[in-house]
Amino acid sequence: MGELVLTTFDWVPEVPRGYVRDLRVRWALEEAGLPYRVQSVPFRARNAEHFAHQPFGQVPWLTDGDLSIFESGAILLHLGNRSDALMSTEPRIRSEVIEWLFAALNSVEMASLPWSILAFSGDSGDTPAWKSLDAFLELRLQRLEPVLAGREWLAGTFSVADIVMADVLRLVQRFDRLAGYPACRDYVARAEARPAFVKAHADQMAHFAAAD
Ligand SMILES: N[C@@H](CCC(=O)N[C@@H](CS)C(=O)NCC(=O)O)C(=O)O
Repeated sequence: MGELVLTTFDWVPEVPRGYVRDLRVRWALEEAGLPYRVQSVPFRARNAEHFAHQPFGQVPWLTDGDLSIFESGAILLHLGNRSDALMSTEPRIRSEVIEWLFAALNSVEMASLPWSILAFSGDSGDTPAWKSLDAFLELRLQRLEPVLAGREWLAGTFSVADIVMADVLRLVQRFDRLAGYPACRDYVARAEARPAFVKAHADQMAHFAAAD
């Protein structure tokens, strides 16, 4: 295993601060107690080396020795393989962690991200786009609510699946969209109260503030 280096932007505008996806990686690394360092790439001028690590010119990516990994979900699975604190080695639980991690990314974030983009654009009223996205999100929350009402974390103990699920729900909780879903809301609050989240969040905020 090599040195772990997390790459994020040097600066972002105020609005995404606290939500940039390097947060998921910082959070996982803090939960696992794995040593790492953070390096920056320019937000405004993305060069060929950036695209070589992240083909969409986005962040984050993680290097582990000579291995370079992009996509926050893939990075978290990689870290899960390095730490039992992030993903159990017991086959049934491990399979549950993986399915919930994909559910968070492919069933919930698929609804929560476009919803939050529309909410930020101010289009949160009477338009067809808003109505259909809000109904799409509503369906996901209705199904997630009884799941989270019955358990503290998605797959037994806390795992990388919870890091991603809590983070994709934070996108809409920012606008109090979980108000009618107490189990979802309490789950996010529980996740955000974890010391590893608190540190990861504070570190991200400080990282971007340092570049102002
Ligand atoms: N699916 C990717 C999404 C990465 C992503 O959206 N990154 C944002 C920051 S949170 C970004 O780099 N935005 C700048 C851009 O898209 O140009 C992941 O989960 O890693």
